[in-house]
Amino acid sequence: MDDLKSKYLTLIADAGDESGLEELRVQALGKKGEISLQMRELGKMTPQERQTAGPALNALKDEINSALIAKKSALGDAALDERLRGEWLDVTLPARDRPVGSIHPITQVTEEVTAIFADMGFSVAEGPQIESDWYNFDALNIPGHHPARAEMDTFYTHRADGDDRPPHVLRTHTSPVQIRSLEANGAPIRIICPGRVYRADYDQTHTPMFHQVEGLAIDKDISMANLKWVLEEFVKAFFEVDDVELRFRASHFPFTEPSAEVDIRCSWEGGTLKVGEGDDWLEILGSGMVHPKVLQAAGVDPSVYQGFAFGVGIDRIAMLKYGIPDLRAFFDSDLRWLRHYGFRSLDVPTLHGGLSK
Ligand code: 2NL
Repeated sequence: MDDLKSKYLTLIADAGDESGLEELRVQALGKKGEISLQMRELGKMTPQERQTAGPALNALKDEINSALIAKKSALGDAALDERLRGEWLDVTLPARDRPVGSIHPITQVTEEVTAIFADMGFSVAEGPQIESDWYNFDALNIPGHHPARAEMDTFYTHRADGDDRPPHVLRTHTSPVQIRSLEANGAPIRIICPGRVYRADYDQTHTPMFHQVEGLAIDKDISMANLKWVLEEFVKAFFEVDDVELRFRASHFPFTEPSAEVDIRCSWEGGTLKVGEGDDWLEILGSGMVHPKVLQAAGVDPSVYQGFAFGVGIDRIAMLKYGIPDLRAFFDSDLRWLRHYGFRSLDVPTLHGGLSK
C-alpha cells in the first residue's frame, strides 16, 4: 500500500495537464483501477486482515482523491495565469492615433485664436445664439430705426398672434455675449467671444451661418495703442510670421468710436498668400474704442472706464491661412474635403508647441 501511495502521489505531482490527471484518476480509482482492485481483494481476506486493510485502503483512496483535487486546482490556476499573461493589456496606454475623423478647420482656427488671446490674458465667454433684440441691437447702439438693422439681414423668430413684444433674433454677431459678460462681471474685463452667427445671405462669399470671434478689453487706462499692439501680436501669432505691418483705416460701426478697419500687408505672388511682405493689403478685421453708450447700456460707467473691441471672421481667416478657396465647402460635410483640410485630433494648438505644426 505504501508503494501504491508513493507511486500515485509522485505521478499526480508530475502530471502536466488536466487530461493526464484524469487518466491517473481512472488508473487508480476507476472501476478497474488499481485501488478498486485492491478493494475487491478485501473479500478474500480474514476478518482480522480486513480490519486493518479496509480502513488503510479507504484512507489511501481519500488521500489520492485529495491529491487529485489539489493538483487539478493548481493546474487550473496555472492555466489561468498563463492565459492572463498572453492576454495582458496595458489600459494606461494612450489612445491609438488611428486616422478616424478629423478636426474641422473652423474648430482648429477657433482653438488657435483662443490659444493666442489666452496668452495675452483674455478668457473665453459664450452665450445664446437666439438673442433678444435688446442684446443684439439696442445695447450696441443700434436703435430700431437704424439702417444697420436692415443691412444685417437678420433672421427673426415669430411671436404668437397679438404678442406685440419685439421678436427674438438669431444673433448677427457675438457682441451680445460681450454685453452679457460686462453686465454680469463688470469692468475691468478681458474676453474673447467665439461662436456661430447668422445672417440671411447666401452667395460665393456668404453663408447664412458663419463664425466670428469678438474681443473686448475694458479698464481705466486703455487706448487705441493697446488695441494696435494686441492686434499686431494676434496677426503675427496667427499667421506664424515674425513681422507684419498693419494699416488702420478709419471706418464706422455704431458700437465703436472711433472705429477702424484693419488691413495687413501681404503678397499674392504665385496665387498663395504671404503675410508681412509684398504690396497688397488684406482686410482682416474691424475694431475700435467701445462707444460710451454701449458701456452705459452694459452698466459700466464710461467716465471711469473705456476700452477697445474688435471682430474677426473665423471662416475668412481660416480660408486665408489654410488656402481654402470656397467658403461654402466648409458646411457641405464632404468626407473627402474634411480629410483633406481637416486636422489631426491630437494636435491641439498651443503657442509653445506650435499652432498648426
Ligand atoms: C467686423 C466688425 C467689430 C466690434 C465688432 C464690439 C463689441 C462690443 C462693443 C463694441 Cl460689446 N464693439 N464689437 C467692434 C468693432 C468691430 O466687428 O467687421 N467684424 C468681422
